[in-house]
Amino acid sequence: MGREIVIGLVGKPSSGKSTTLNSLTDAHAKVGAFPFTTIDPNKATGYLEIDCACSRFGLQANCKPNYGYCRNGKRGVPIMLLDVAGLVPNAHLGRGLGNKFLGDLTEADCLIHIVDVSGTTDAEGKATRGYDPLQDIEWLQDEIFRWILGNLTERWPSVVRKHVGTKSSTLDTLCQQLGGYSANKKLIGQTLDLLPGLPPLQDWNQELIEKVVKTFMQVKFPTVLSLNKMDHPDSDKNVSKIILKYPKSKAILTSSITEVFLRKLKAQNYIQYEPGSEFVDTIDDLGPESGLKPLDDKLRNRIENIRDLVLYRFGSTGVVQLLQAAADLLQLVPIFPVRNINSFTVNSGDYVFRDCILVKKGTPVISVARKIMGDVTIAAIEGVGGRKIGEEDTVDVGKNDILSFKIVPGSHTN
Ligand SMILES: Nc1nc2c(ncn2[C@@H]2O[C@H](COP(=O)(O)OP(=O)(O)OP(=O)(O)O)[C@@H](O)[C@H]2O)c(=O)[nH]1
Ligand SMILES: [Mg+2]
Repeated sequence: MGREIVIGLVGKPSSGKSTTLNSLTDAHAKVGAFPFTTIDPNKATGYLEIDCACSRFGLQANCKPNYGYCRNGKRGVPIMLLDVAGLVPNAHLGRGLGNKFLGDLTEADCLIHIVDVSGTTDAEGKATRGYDPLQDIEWLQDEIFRWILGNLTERWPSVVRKHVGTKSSTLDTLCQQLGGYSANKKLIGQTLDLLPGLPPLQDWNQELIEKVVKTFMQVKFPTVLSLNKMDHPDSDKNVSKIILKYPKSKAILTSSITEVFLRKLKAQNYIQYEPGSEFVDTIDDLGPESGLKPLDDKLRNRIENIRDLVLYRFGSTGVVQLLQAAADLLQLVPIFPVRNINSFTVNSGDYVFRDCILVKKGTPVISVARKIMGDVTIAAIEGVGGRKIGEEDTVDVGKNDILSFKIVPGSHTN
């Protein structure tokens, strides 16, 4: 199997990164109202909700994924989330927990920037009132930029010498220099495609190097903003300011603490709640036959508050939508590999669509095959109805997304 997609959660200390991780996964990352609660990165599996292929064929009852879940055609596909330590201004110079944590980000395919929009924490995550979170969006992007730029310009003269001496292409030289950020040739190629008419690398001045790094950042770290702590009364005005200033950014309003709390109440059988939805039902709504536990006044009030301050106002806690926004940004397409293209099973009589992987839209089916099957010789690729699919044909949502790979027997090399 190829490398997994990883979504990195970034932000200043105390913005709610670990809380967001916990709200999306079964993790129990340590949460605290003081900076640098997290030091070592936490990794956990979240679930991206997609429409499962089973619902296209009315096979919901027979759908039982190997990983994740499928509830009535809504499938949760595992996706890796990474929660790193908080970044502070000048982290690239080693401030706060510094470079190590920038380094932890390298394996991320996209970032979710958790912004504390309540204004109750300053740039370093310390408790305050009335802080303007608009600043955080700027300096955080700038930190990542300065970090990559610093690493590159530090050795620029020797990079240029080698580039000229070995008569390398710009693409090859950049791959060598930027490959450490888990960026492959394709990603760096995309960066260069966005910058037509570049002069030879040895003639790049500082301004041009900065432009290349900025473009690389956009390709390597596309970012969704999570406007978190929206349950707080001061959040509204800050949210409006951010959306006005960054109309093109993908921004989702979230209250990750609310999602953690609702999932806990559900696990304790106090409420019925579908994660990501607007509705919370208690025994008061559904009656004793629901089997839910009775509420005391304190809990009843808290649930009422959550409904008023979060669910009814914003439609949900936002965290499920956050993952979907990240997947959209990455243009991820769910692919359902099956052994039998007619029954969609692995073995006869088995459950359908047991596997699902996420790949980028536009990936050729042969690359999908390699990702799943490894280094084997593919004899044929079939789609629904046994239709033959050309190796270079590409995938999209609902297009070439149910695939069966026929391999040449004995071609497994491992
Ligand atoms: N009101 C409110 N508070 C939240 C929300 N999410 C997190 N918090 C609180 O914010 C504080 C920091 O949360 P963490 O999840 O530990 O923050 P972090 O970004 O992981 O912090 P570091 O690990 O120190 O970088 C805790 O007191 C949380 O309870 C939210 O949605 N609303
Ligand atoms: Mg943390």
